Amino acid sequence: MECTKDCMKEYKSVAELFSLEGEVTDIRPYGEGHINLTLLVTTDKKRYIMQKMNTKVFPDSDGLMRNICGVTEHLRARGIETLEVIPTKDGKSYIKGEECYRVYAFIENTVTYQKVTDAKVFENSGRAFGEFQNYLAQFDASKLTEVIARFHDTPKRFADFKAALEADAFGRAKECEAEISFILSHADTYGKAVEGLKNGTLPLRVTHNDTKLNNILMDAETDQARAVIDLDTIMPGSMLYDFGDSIRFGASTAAEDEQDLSKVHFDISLFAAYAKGYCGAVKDSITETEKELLPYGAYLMTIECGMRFLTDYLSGDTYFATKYAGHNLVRCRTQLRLASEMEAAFEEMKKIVFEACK
Ligand code: ADP
Ligand code: GN1
Ligand code: MG
Repeated sequence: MECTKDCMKEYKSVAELFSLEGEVTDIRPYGEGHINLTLLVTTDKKRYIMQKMNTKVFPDSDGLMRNICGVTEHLRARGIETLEVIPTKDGKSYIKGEECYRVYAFIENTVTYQKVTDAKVFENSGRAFGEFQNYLAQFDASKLTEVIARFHDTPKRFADFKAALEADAFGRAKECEAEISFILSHADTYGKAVEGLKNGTLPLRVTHNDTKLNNILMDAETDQARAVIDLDTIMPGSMLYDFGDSIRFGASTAAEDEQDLSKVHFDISLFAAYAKGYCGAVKDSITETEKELLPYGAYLMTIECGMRFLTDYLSGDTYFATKYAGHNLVRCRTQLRLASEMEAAFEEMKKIVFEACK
């Protein structure tokens, strides 16, 4: 999804369907999300985020917006800063049509990071995601629509990967033999989280499911977390997913799409910083099995994301927004590099988690 041409002309009339304060003066693409088209809308009074929602990824737009309204109301009622859905002029939470749009108040004086530049910021994000987990514990899961079924069901993701490989619709498999063989050779490691949820050894919780660092807004002055955003994927899941997805993105020495693999390493000190924040926040509710499996969760989310990027590459780049040919393959490579380094660090990671939970 792109907005390279004159966004202003194309989207002004859409923005004016919402209850905005002031006259629209500027609209431009914003942020680095891979799923929605995000636009910064400026009026002579305020700033807003307008998103063309990705209805291919989230076909149940009603269920999606119900989840977001429900969760944000729950948080706001507890005094937690969160996304504010700006209604349309006719009182709806979003515009539903061939294309769907929603608007949020722009949360001012905040920054999003695309990479960890300071361990303290990562620790702060860990604490915030841990606290977010605690707030969601009081949210009634039966009110949630499962907007993407089996979102972090890694064996299902692996089956999707194998189907894309089998089809090899764009003849790309020959360019990524090493990555394919890495994913195939780790097949016996993919089942532990879904099995744990199924047999009850892992508690089913309400989770965010997409806890990468750019889905949290940090205060521009203090670097303390202000608000967890990108609430699209809030669904029942495991704590392993939320902890793991943060680690896969943040505990790396490089960006998710670094092309020079020699720069990409799993950074155990960043892992420790995040664990300190996250585990410190959830230590009263985390179970022994979760503690034991958090390092595995980091590995699992990383290799799962790698296989999702590769599945998309093999299928012609239709899911994640890409900026150049081969972008998804580059992303896959960083994830697999990190996953293999995590495997070697499991014992140390476990010690860190147990220490951080005390
Ligand atoms: P995607 O689902 O495509 O990742 P996000 O909802 O995460 O989209 O938004 C993309 C980016 O836009 C975020 O990473 C953040 O930088 C910015 N953003 C989103 N909502 C807000 C908001 N309410 N205030 C300020 N920035 C925001
Ligand atoms: C997508 O929406 P965004 O950019 O925050 C994706 C996540 C992936 C992530 C990889 C709904 O997150 O699952 O982990 O890209 N979101 C969805 O960077 O698929
Ligand atoms: Mg996002």
